[in-house]
Amino acid sequence: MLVSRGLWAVFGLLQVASTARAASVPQVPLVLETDESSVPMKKFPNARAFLRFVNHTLSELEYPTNQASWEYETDITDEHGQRAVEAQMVFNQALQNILNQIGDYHGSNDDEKRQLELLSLMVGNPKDPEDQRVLSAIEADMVSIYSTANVDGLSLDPDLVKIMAYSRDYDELKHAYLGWRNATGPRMKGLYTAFIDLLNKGARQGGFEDTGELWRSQYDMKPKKFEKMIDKVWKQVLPLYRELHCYTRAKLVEKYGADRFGNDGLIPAHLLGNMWSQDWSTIFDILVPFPDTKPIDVTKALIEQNYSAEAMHRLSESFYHSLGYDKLPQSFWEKSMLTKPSDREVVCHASAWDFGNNDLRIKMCTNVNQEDLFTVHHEQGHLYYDHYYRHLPYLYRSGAADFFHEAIGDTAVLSVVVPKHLKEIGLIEGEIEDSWQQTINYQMLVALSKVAVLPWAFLVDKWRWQVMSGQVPPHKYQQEWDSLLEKYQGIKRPEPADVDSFDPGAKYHIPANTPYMRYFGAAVIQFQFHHGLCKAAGHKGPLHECSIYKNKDVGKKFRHMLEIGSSQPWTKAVEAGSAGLYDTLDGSALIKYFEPLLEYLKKANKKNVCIWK
Ligand code: X8Z
Ligand code: ZN
Repeated sequence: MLVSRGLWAVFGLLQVASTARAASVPQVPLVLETDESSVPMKKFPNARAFLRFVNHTLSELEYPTNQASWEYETDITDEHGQRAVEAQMVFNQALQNILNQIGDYHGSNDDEKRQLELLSLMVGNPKDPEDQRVLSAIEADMVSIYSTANVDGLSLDPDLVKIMAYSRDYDELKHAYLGWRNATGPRMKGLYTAFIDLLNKGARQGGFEDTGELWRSQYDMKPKKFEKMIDKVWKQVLPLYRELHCYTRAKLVEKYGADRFGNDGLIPAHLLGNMWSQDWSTIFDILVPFPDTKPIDVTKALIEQNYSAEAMHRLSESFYHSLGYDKLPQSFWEKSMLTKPSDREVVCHASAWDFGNNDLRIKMCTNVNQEDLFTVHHEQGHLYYDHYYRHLPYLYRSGAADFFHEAIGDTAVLSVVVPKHLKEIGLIEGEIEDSWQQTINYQMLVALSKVAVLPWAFLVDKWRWQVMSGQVPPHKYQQEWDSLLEKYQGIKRPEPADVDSFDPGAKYHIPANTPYMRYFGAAVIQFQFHHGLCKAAGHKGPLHECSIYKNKDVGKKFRHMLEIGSSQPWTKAVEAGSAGLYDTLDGSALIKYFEPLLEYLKKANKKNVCIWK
């Protein structure tokens, strides 16, 4: 019998770690009574029986854990926070009991061995329930700080997001950018430091050097090999990013005046149309290569056609349906949260949820614009993966690797953005100009999302891995963060940070503890999938003109990759998803896709000074 101390004690404890704490202090002591005997410690005759028990138990516990988190994230209150922590504890305790026995079983075939291997990687929670409780409580608290923060009464989503996207006023942008960082990071820094210590404690108890090493061990290869692989891919895509960066800086100098820029070649981070400078498509109007060529403006079309959030989700569903995929279950429409409620605090950051038994949901504060339309496809990509591997045992019900999960919807987007397709679905009205200028404009628009994100997606965990290994101690958190922004993105904070600053906390995935290298892998592998699918479709011509819309044969081929979940090493799955064209992560497909733009940028940059080192 485990009787815990109250959550209030946890938060009392945290006051030591955090000088400026979250406003939400749960007041009601929580007593969790986990009866350990509810998870039998009995011996199983063999690995098969053990795995059957594991898959059944974890699968059963998934629903209440998800349900409690869902309630918290769609209605942030202290009580819901406590319940979410409590449910997580129950899951962790069952998992712990299972992991304690894993050494007794060895597996008599490849399938059993793989399941045991995947299970063995589910370590990382500290063994002491009190540590677990503090860990979960800190996470809930940090997510609450992030999700309820505001700048002069303005929320991140939609207020600050809109300012960053549409304001062209230097000082207003700077105020929103710095304001958001001041409203979040300093209140989180102490919590985050304590959080990292506990995470590492768990990782070490699980046999890893630190949490970063545990995270890098999830890819069917040694963690060192994984690092080498992504470093190599980064080098493949860097030349394209550098050209885009130089071009963009020159246009922004024209727009805002040279006196706003230093002579270091960097771009002030707040001028790029996005709170994290990770998606620049909202400043397309400033960067458009050929302004006289009729631009593609999906946002304008959505607004003019009175699209609702639900209509955007239906439109995305119809894309997947055109590939022969099932419609989303009716419960999706009944249980999802597709818009931001006005009567309560919620976690607006978009996410897709698999409750098991085909209970699939999206939680998103959908705004009517192009970026969110693509995010809707992204989230539904997660759900279709969940849907098509739902027949597998629990341990295989995940992506072949985490970056596969992030890439499914983004792959769909590569077909959706094709101008001919946008016209077919009514998001481009009138004729599409068939010219080289039009192609370059269109490639630019896609690159502003899909190339601009690359260094950002690469650096977030470069930072976190160093924090987790202790290489970067708390007093250097901010300094290292700033230097990675400079090194990889070529951007700088509009003003130097002060001692309290903790800008990493201003990005959702840091408080929510979601690994981020998955988005780098996804940003690259989606082009490999697109290449393979277009080959399977018999597409002739440039990759950026290929759309697999309505191609049920190709849809079926891609579905085969979804159906194997994580039952095979990801290198096998990439072959399935790319019609045999690739067997590893490879930046060449992305480069091939953007060939026309790269050529254009190289020429355009001849008149620009590309001085960022
Ligand atoms: O977090 C997300 C999704 C949920 S998995 C909305 N993305 C990253 C981000 O927002 O930073 C998608 C692109 C990158
Ligand atoms: Zn995602």
